[in-house]
Amino acid sequence: MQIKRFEAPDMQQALRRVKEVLGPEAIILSTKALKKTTGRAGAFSPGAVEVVAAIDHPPAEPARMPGKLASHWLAPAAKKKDPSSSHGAPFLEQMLSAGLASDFIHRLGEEFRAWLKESGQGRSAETLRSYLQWKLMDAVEVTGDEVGAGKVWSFIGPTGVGKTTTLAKLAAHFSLQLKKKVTLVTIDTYRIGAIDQLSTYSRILRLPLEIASGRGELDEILQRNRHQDLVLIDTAGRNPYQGDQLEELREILAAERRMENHLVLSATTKDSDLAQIAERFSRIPIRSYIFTKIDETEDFSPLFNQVLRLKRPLSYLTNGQRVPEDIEPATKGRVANLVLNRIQWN
Ligand SMILES: Nc1nc2c(ncn2[C@@H]2O[C@H](COP(=O)(O)OP(=O)(O)O)[C@@H](O)[C@H]2O)c(=O)[nH]1
Ligand SMILES: [Mg+2]
Repeated sequence: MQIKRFEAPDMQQALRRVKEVLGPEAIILSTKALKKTTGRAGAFSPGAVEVVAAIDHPPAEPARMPGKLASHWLAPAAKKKDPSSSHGAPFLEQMLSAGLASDFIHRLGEEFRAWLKESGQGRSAETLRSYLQWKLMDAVEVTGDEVGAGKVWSFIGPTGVGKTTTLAKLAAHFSLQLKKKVTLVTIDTYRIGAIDQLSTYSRILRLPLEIASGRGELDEILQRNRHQDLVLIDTAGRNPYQGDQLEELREILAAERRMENHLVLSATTKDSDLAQIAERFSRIPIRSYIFTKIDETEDFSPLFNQVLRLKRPLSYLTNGQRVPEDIEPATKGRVANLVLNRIQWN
């Protein structure tokens, strides 16, 4: 669909222009009377009109755009930089340049078109923004920040994404602020430094730390801690490209039927890598995504695309190195805004 905005001194002239430019099949999306300046400061010529019109297929050759988005989503204004049409369809083009998955944009475009027709809404940056916000919120699932009793959470993911730091933030949040009974467990016995890091947090937070070097030990620890509100399990970062490492992790975590595995990913990881990593980790049942380091990027399209690609709810977002401050429960509105803030609204 092409959408174009026309201004003319009266409706007749405006409709003539619509027909000239978009052809006889153009659909009128909205009409509005304008007060237009004539050039002299403060002087208006009442009676000018604005018409927003659209056509399903471009009258001229509907060339296939290189890249992900078919050309019919781009307004002539966007393609030709026609200065008379500043409100072409920058919306979809901007979403594409913001890196959102093309199939999502296509679907959205279809729905948006239908919605414009049905609702009789005029196109304004405001309408578009609200519509997009609504759709982005709709596309994301979140878990909420409730913790009942007897929860067992593990933190899995590649190395260095912030698993241990996130675990410490949550341990502090639940034990200090919500007065829950929390135990820390690590099955990251590969590096002595990893145990040191968690034992420092356990000392500061005055929480018990247990170390399990295999499935049997983990079983026994979980059994012993079954009356705790929350058991948080740190795991060694796994190279997602080493299947045997992941298989070993899957087996250990499968020992406990209450286990909720949280896949920790960095918001700074590029889209194609996120896809690969999540795909490989998904041999382990994933309860939620936690995205870390949202303070280190302004581009949240990889995060959003990942949540669409492999649909799991988001539980937390982390936004800095400080423990315990830099963490927030994920909300639909927050995620939508992270994506929207990247889009330039004229
Ligand atoms: N900027 C930023 N750094 C973070 C965040 N979360 C963790 N880090 C840092 O990332 C590095 C790796 O964290 P760590 O918890 O050891 O990662 P792990 O290997 O996945 O356990 C550390 O320097 C953390 O301070 C975050 O949300 N923002
Ligand atoms: Mg760690």
